[in-house]
Amino acid sequence: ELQYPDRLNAATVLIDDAVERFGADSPALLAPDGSRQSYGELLARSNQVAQVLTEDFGIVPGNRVMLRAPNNAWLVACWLGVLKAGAVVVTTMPALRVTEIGKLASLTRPALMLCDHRFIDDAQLAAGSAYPVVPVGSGEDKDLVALAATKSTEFTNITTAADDVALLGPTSGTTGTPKITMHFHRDILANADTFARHILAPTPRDVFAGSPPLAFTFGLGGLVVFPLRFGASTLLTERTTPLELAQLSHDAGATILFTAPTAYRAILKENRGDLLRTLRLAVSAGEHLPAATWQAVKEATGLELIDGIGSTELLHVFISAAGADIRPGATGLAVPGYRATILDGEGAELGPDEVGRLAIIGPTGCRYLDDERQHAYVSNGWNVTGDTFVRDADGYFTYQARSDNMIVSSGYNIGGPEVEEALIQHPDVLETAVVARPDNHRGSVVCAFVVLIEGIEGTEAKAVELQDFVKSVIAPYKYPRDIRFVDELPRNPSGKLQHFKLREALSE
Ligand code: 3SK
Repeated sequence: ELQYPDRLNAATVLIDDAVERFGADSPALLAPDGSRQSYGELLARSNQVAQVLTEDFGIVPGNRVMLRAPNNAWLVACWLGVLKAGAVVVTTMPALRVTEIGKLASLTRPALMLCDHRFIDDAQLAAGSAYPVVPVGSGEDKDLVALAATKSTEFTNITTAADDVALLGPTSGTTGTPKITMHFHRDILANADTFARHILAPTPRDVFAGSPPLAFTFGLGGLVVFPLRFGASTLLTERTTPLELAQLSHDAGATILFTAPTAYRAILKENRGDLLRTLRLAVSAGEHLPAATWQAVKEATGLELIDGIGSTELLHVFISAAGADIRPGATGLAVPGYRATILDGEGAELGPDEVGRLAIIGPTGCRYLDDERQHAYVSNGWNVTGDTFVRDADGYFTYQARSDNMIVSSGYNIGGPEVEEALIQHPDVLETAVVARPDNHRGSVVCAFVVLIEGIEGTEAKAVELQDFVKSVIAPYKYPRDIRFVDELPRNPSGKLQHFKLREALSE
C-alpha cells in the first residue's frame, strides 16, 4: 500500500524535492525548437506564478484556478504554481468553445483563469465579469509572463493535507453534462508510484513525449507527473500530427512515448516506423489497441507496445503490462497497487471468461464534484468503469466494448449527447441521434443520424454545412464525420430514443 505523509503538497514533491534529488541543472522541459528548461528554472518560474496568484489576485488555499493552454512550459509552471499556492487546478482543453467553458465554469466556480493569449476571446466571453482571465504570452504588461518577471524566484509552498483537493478534471459525460472528477494531492503522486514505477520504471535519463493534452489526465500523468517524479525530461509539443510528433520525439531523443493506437497506425501508414527508434517504451492508451496494430508496430519497429486502460475518474492507467508480461490482444494485468474484477449487472463478481463491467479498487478513485452519478460509478467500494471486459484464468483483462454511448475517436472521448445538443441547434435539424461507428483507423468515428425539417433536402452540401455548424458550436474534434439523413429515429413505446438500434444498423 502507498504511504504518504498527512501533510503533502504534490508540487513540493514534483519540483522542490526534485531539484534537491536530481539537481537544479537537470533538463526538465524540452521544446520542439530545441530549447530546454532545467528543473531549477521550472522551480523558479512556478514560484513566480504562485506569487502572482497570491499577491496580485488574492488567491487563497482552496480557490479554484482554471488553466487553458496547449502543452507548453508555461502551462506546466502554472499547474505547479497553482498547487504551490494551495489552490485547485481546473483543467480545460484549448479547443473548447464559449458554451463548453461556461458550463465547466458554472460547475467548478473558478476564482481566476490563466489562459494562453491565443485562446483568450472565448475564455473572456465565457467569464464575463464572474472571474478575471489573465492572458499568458500576449506581451502585455498585465500578462502572467510580465507579472511573474516582477516576482522573486523563491516561494514557500502552502502546506496542504494529502487529502486536500488538488485537481478538478472534467470528463465529458454521456448525458451532455460534464462530470467533474476531484483528485487529492496524494492521488497526483499515486499513479506515478504504481503504473509509472512498476510498468515504465523511468530513470533521469528518460525523455518522455506524447500527444495527449495536459488537460486530459492521460497527458498530465504521462507528460508532467511521471517525468518530474523520476527526474526525467519531457518534450512538450503543441498540436501536432502523428508524423510531426514522431519526428519531434525522434529529434529530441525521446525514450518513452504516450499516444493512442491511431497515431501508431498513422506513423506506420507513412512508413516512418524508423522515427520510433529512439524509444525504449511506447505506451498505447486512450482507446482500444487491436492485436493487429500491436503486431504491425512490432514488425515495423521491434517495439512491443505497452497497452493500458485508465480513466479520468481514477486519474491514470490501472491495467497494463510490460516486457515478458505482455500478451498481444489483452490489455494486461491489474497494475500493482490496484485490484480489478468483472461485475455482472447486479454488482456480483464474475469468474474467468465471463463478460461484464470492469471494476477497480486502488489508491485513486472516483469522486465527482456534487454529482449524483457518483452512486452509479462507485458501488460497494468498486469503481465501476464504463467498459466491458473479460478476465481469463491468468488474470489478464481483454477489452470487449464501451458500456455507454461515449465515442472514443482517435483517443478523444466525445459524449454522443454533446454532439446531438450541438446539431439540434441548427435550424434545419428536426431531431438527431449520435452514436459511434467502428472505424479501422480512428477506433470509432462520430456518426449522426439526422431528421431534417420538412422541405429541406439531405444533400452532401447540407451534411458539410451541419459539420461546419457543429465545429462552430463545440470543439471541432467532436464534429460528426459521418452524417446520415433518415426519415425518423427508432424510439421505444414511451418515446425514448433507441441508440442501440442505430449502432446495430451500423454493424450490419
Ligand atoms: O484509458 C484512458 O482512456 C485513460 C483515461 C484517463 C487517463 C489515462 C488513460 C489511459
